Amino acid sequence: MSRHAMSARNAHRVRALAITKLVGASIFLAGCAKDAPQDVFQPKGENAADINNLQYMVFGIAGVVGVIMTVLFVVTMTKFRDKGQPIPEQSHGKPALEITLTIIPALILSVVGVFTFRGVFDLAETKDTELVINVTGQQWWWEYDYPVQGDWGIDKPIITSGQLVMPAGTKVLIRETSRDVIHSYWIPALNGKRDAVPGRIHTLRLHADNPGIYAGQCTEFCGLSHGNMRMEAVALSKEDFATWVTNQQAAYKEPEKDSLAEQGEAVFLNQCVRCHQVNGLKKADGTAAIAAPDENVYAGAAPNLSKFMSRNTFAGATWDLLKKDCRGNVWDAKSEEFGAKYLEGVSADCLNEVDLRRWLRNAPAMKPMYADPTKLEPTDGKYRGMPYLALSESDIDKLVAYLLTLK
Ligand code: HEC
Ligand SMILES: [Cu+2]
Repeated sequence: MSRHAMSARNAHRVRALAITKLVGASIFLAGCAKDAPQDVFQPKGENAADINNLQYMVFGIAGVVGVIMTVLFVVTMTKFRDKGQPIPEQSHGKPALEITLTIIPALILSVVGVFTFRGVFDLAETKDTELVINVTGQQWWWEYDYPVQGDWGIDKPIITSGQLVMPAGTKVLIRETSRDVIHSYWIPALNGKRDAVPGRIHTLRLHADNPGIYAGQCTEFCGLSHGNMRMEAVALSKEDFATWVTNQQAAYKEPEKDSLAEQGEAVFLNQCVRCHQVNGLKKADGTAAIAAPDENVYAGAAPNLSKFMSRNTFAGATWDLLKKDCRGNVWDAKSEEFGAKYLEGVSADCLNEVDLRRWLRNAPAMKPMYADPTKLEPTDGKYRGMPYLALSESDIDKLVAYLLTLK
């Protein structure tokens, strides 16, 4: 072999080794992430804990088997490697060994199977549910509606989006469906995933031990903005949850006379109400303003904005409604202070105006809605998500002032 060919081969080896090391180290280090709210190894409620216990057991057994097999493999490779010795005697079949090697895995799998089945049945339990919330997926956000449940003070349905607000220490049953394609609901800290399928209702139990915000993400590829379809579960103490319920049902507060917000209400009636409902909002002639998203939006729905500023994210929980500092105050609040911080909602000095204005200026530029972004009009006459509305900057000022009153 020429010296040239040899050094080329060496260089190749060195590079292959370096890449292997780099990939190995990245995988290893990725496992150490501290600030990882979607880590499946950090359960924050009993359902997720069930899954975590099961995976620890399975990984434990698989780990022991893996180590034994690797050792045997390495020993065999070194001890019996070709050193020019004669070929050993060739034999066929060793019933005792084969039967043993069949029985051992069968036993291991039965043990794992028993625990898995028990886990599956435990997780599917719905009889002792304490609160029901309906969850509907659509491209690309989640809607929550709370059916009337007197025990929780819910006397009329509450409709929200993005953040699922629930009481901590409570067995919550979510009933999932979809208005367009298949989506999948997953808050890793609270339970496994469950698909949201059009025309079907799937149930999933959520339980959070303590108040806090638990992040999640749609986990079934559902089109262009699948990556922008996030969600958060917000667990509040039972008292705080009751306060939240009362506020969600509170009557519409008309903006102050002759304020910028009042002008914003007029713009809203003009431009937004064909898709977005604001409960209690009246048209100029005094009749109720009723949204008709089914005529305008492909999925037949748009987020209910009645108490928009009571949530702190928007557009599929992908953007913050709170400025960075204010959001930190909520996320990092101690368990006892968390509820009060969350219930404050969004005030003018904490509003992330930059992103909200960007959204109103041109939503599809922020969150891709069509395969061809130059086409602002959908081909089927109905929009996916929120369209570009060509609003003037002064209308946007008015709308922001108005949205701030929806709390
Ligand atoms: C053609 C229907 C349509 C019109 C008109 C429309 N929107 Fe939207 N809007 C939507 C849809 C659909 C979404 C959800 C998009 C998403 O999250 O991907 C949305 C999302 C939003 C959100 C985020 C809500 C949340 O909870 O995440 C805000 C705020 C909003 N729109 C404000 C407005 C305002 C203000 C107007 C009037 C200037 C308006 N929209 C006009 C359909 C519409
Ligand atoms: Cu989705």
